Formats: sequence, structure tokens, C-alpha cells
Amino acid sequence: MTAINDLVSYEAKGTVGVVTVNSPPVNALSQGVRAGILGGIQAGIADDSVSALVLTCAGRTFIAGADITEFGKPPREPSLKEVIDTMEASTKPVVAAIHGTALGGGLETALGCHYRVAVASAKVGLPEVKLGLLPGAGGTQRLPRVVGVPIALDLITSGEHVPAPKAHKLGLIDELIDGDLVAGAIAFAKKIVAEGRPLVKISDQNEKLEEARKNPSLFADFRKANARRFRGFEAPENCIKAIEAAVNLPFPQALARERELFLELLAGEQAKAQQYIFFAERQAAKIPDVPADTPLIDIKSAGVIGAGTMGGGIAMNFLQAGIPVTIVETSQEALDRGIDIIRKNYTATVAKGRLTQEKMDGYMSLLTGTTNLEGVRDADIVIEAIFENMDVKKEVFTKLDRICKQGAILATNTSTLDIDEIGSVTSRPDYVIGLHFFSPANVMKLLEEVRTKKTSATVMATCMALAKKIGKIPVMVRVCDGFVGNRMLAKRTEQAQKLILEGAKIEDVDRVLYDFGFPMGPFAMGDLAGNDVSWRIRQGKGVKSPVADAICELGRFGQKTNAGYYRYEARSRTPIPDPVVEEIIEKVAKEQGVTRRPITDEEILKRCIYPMINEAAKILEEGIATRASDIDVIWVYGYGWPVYRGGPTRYADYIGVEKIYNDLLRFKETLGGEEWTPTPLLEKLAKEGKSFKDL
Ligand code: T1G
Repeated sequence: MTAINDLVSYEAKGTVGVVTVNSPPVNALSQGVRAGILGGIQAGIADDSVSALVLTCAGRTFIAGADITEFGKPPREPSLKEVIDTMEASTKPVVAAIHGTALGGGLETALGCHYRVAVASAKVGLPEVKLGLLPGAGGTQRLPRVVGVPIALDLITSGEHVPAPKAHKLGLIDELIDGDLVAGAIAFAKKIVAEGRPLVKISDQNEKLEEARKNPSLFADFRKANARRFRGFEAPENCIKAIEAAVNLPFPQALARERELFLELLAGEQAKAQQYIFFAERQAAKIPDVPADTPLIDIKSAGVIGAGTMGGGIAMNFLQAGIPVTIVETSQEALDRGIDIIRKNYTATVAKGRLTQEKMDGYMSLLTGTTNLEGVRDADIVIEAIFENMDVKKEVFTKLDRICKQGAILATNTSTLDIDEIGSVTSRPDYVIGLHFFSPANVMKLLEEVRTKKTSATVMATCMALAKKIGKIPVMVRVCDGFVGNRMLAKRTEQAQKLILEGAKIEDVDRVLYDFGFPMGPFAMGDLAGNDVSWRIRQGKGVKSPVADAICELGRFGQKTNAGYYRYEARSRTPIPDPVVEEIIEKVAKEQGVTRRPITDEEILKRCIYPMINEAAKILEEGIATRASDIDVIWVYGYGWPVYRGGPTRYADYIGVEKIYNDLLRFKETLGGEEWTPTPLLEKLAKEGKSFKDL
């Protein structure tokens, strides 16, 4: 074994030279890794004792991409292009041996090899678009040549990971290896030499591009079909342009075009914001006062109390992770209804071809329904998802504390109530935690985990690890009214309600926030979620919201009643402005003596967003959130804040904290109201010319 450098080694194993990368955690293509691979390949080419080469990685995965931490720094030789060109030009076949996740530059490196083998558990993909980029080392040129333009367009603009068996069917992987990967790759290398198989240079293959050339509307059709999905993002369009170049230009020129389009994105604000969220998501998983080696509780089974919309969605997350669930309802009728909704959800996914019937049956086989709370006595974690009422929750937690085994975690899905108070009725407050899922619970990625004053480190560490296992992105916060997400949302809602009283049209407020990048505006969102949900919460707190209350008193709960802030034709989700609501607004404005006036889009946007940023600063002052970036993760994954704007605090840094501070003061002067007083932390940042990222 020869060490090429401290990250890459070369060893001749019989007649095959093996280049091994060993650069934890994910063998990212740092400068050292690139130099090491280049040196290893050159050593193998020069080694007369070998007739083929294998490129493999030690540790958990094949190369998982370029080293994102190097972005923004001056490029250093050798470039990935040089490494790939050297492999492709090799006179000896180079075989990539893939395990784990060969992603981005990792897959591009493998595509520069003549052949690729993988274990069945491996996955491959080009997820650069999720970082606001495009595959910048030939991926947009080589992938279409292997799988065809239509599939390449889907894979590159979605960034999805492709399991090795499917990649094998697509021709991306030449052979699936059973057993030891390196041994299998060496055997494969020997086989292709013995058979005299050609040195397959993907860059020379053009058959698949010819097929695309016969379909002139291919790209226009793809753009049209995905316009909504790509709305606001810059990277998908550049991905499409790079693939178009593959079809229309010779390889060298197309590669140069890919580079141009890549550098354009790399320099842009969107890529920086998306990479910021990539690291913020991972940073959020680290809790400063919970050591990384805290022992975890083994969660082998779960209980869910309540089979309503939330309980059913929560249960699905566990079923899909292979964790058996006992779901409890108060009546057989409610239980049957809840389980039927779960079944219908899966059936719909099977019908769309996104789930096999076999997998669905497997999930459903893990689900047990009961009307007896005793059914969760042996569960390792029980999540309560019942009516949002403190007395009812306290009653259930008192019973669960008596029923559940020692060491079981008792979690509540409450979105507003005080979890310290809920835990206080149990003998195990250190085993009580908030697990705030977002509706639909089986879809939304965010899991806002809420620690009480007594939640133990083991319970927190267990629930953070559990979140990943059930496919969620966890952020740990502390107890306050609305925790982090809903507390900030309340500020946006308050302003939205004031804006429509003061003269803004409902559809204008929704349009401004939709154009900012949210999936929909606050009023359309209310109609979708059901205006009665927040109405009940307001009633529970004795809080009034004149317009919102008025429409609910008319039974206008939203889409489910074909009328809310908007009206809806039967079986349609298209919001239609409704004069009835306009009249309600004008009546309330008159009763409150509000003088209505035209309101600009700029004022709508600032009044909806800036109070949220001010509240974020308060949340940080109070220690409710650990980091500003944690707040951004919550808003991107829980409320659809456009990821290409990085989240509320990163957006504040982009606009400039001082500008926001000055606008808050201006609104306080023109509109009045304590809600416009900048919080001390925001004032401090503004006056010191600092940003949230400096915290
Ligand atoms: N660069 C640097 N660090 C990375 C990294 C990367 N590409 N990927 C992961 N890490 C770190 C991560 O920050 C964490 O660090 C640790 O590794 C474990 O990651 C030229 C330009 C591979 C599926 O987009 O999707 O190639 O917090 O917690 O859940 O065209 O990491 O421990 O200090 O996520 O098991 C394209 C990004 C790059 C893949 C593993 N590649 N990574 O998931 O572990 S751009 C990607 C992932 C590119 C080329 C272009 C995941 C993973 P720490 P983790 P995981």
C-alpha cells in the first residue's frame, strides 16, 4: 500500500490497482482528495503490473460530492475536471466501486470512470440543485448520455437520490456487487480486461442525445410542466440550460457552457442561502448542553394518542420507519375513521406509483388500533395528539404516567400549551418533551422539539436522533407561547389582519407573500388549514380577531366549507375574492374608526416580515432558540419560507439589520403601537453594524 497523500492510497492487488480515498466523514472532494485521486490514478497508469484500476472509498460512503466548505474560497489545483479527464483518458479501464451515497461530484467522478459497480444499498444522485447549484464537473453532460435527456432533466432538477438497483436498470451502474465491494470490483475489472471490453468514455456516447434532438419541444414542455415547482429558484433553469447545451453543442463547448452556468449560480445569493440552510439544518441537530455521546433510549415501538389528522399523520411517520405503532382513540368509530384515513393516504400514494402495495401492507401491518389506553403500556415513546386543551391533556398525561412503563418517553404534540405544566402532573417530568409536528404531519419535514425545564439530556438526544430516523428535521426549542414558529407566525398574522382593515385587499396580501416565495399567502393558508382551527385557539385564550372571528361565525371555515376569506366553486381549490368578506372588513374598519387607504406592496411585505424578524430577536434574547440559524431552519421547513432566501434572520442580514431597525421605527411613528418597538438585541445589532450571523 502506497500513501499518495494523507487522504488517498494506492495498492496493486494482483493485476488491479486500487485507489482508496479515506477522508471522513463523507470523502468530500477537498483539494487533498482531488490531488490524491489524481496521484493514485497516475500511479496505477504507470504501474506495469496492473491492467485495470478500481477507485473506492473507505468509511461510510463513496465520495458524497465537492467539499461544500471550500465554496467561496479561491479554487486550488487539481480541479475536479482534471481528475475526471485523467481517468477518462486512461489507457487502462477505471472502475468506480460505490457504496453509501455517490452524490454530486462523487457521481461525476464515477461517470468519468469507464465502468461503475455498486452494492445494492448504495444510492447515486446529482443533488447540487438543492445547494442552488448545478452539477459543475460534467454531470449535466455525461448523465444525459447515459440515461437519456428526459430522465437526466428529472434527476438533475430534483436532486433525488437513485437506489443502486434502479441506477443499474438505467445503465448508470454496470453491475451490482453481492458481498465485499472491493473484491467484487476487482473481479469485475479482471473480467472486463479478460473479455477485452472497450474503454467506455461516456463523453463520446451520443445515441441518447440523438433521441432528444428528435423532440424539439422536449425542453419547453419540461419547463412548462415544472414551472410551479421551480418558481423563484434560479438553479433549475441553469440546470436545464446546461443539459440543452449537451444536446446542441459538441462536448468541449457544452462543458464550457456548463461551467459558465455553474459559476453564475455559485456567485449568486440563492446558492449561498441554500448552502447556509444545508449547514444550519445539521447545526440545529447539535444541542450545546447535550453531549454528542449521550446514551440514547432504543425506540422499538410507539404509541399515539388520538387518531385525528395530526395523530394519523404522526403515526404514519413511525410506520414508514418500520416502528410499530399502537394508536388510541376514545371510540371505535373515531378509531376506525382515523385508521381508514391512514389507509386511504397510503392507497393514494400507491395509486401514484410512489409506493408499492407490498410496502403499504407492511406499514399497515405495524399499526394496532385500540380504544384502551392500556394498549400503549409497553411503548418506548407515546405521543399525545388530542384536543388542544390543557385540562384534557393533563388528564391524559396523568393516566399515561400511571400506565406506561418506566423509561417510556411521554411527548405532546401541542402547538401552543405550556409543556412544563403538562409535565408537572407526571412522576417523570424529565421524560416529558414536546414533539410539535406540522400539518400534514406525514409530509412537513420540520419537527419542533420542545424541552421543558426538566427534560433530560437522554430524552432530548433520543428525540433528536428519532427525528432523523422518521425523516424529520429537528430543531430543539424551549417553552413559550407558540414556541418559535407559531410565535413568529402570530406577528405576521397580526399585521395581515391589520393590513386588510387599513385598505389592503386580501388577495394583494396573499400575492405579495406568494411572490416573495411562500407556497401561499396567510389568507389562502387559513382557508386551506381551516380558519376554525385558529378560531378555537383564540376562543380558548379569550383573544379577539374581529374579521377572522366574523367569518368563522358565518361558518366560513375555508375550503372545507367552500368559503372562508375567499369563496370556492364546488370541488375547486381556486380562491375567488368574495364581496361578502370585503363588506365584513369594511364594517369592522368602520366600527374601529380605521381610515382605509391604498397600501403598497412594499409596505405589505415589510409589515408582514419585519415584525417576525423583531420577534426572532426576542426569541434569541430569551434563549427560546439556541441559534439564529435554528430559527431559519424552522421557517424554511415548517412554514415554507423560500429556501433560496435562507430564512428570516438570514434575510434580515441580507436586507441589513440597520435598515430593518429604521423601518420598524418609521412604522412605530406612522402606525403607532408597541409591536413596532425594536427589541434591544435588534437595536444593538443595528447600532453596532452587526448581523444575526455575528451572534
Ligand atoms: N462537503 C462538506 N461536508 C459535508 C458534505 C459535503 N459535500 N456532505 C456532508 N458533509 C458533512 C456534514 O456537514 C456533516 O458534518 C457530516 O458531513 C455528515 O453529514 C462539483 C459542486 C452525504 C447524504 O450535496 O446530502 O458536488 O455536522 O449529517 O445524514 O458538481 O451529508 O458532522 O460536522 O448530512 O448521513 C454535492 C451533501 C455537493 C451531498 C450524508 N453533494 N451531503 O447524510 O450525514 S456540490 C451534496 C448530504 C458538488 C459538483 C458540485 C449528506 C449525505 P458535521 P450528514 P448523513
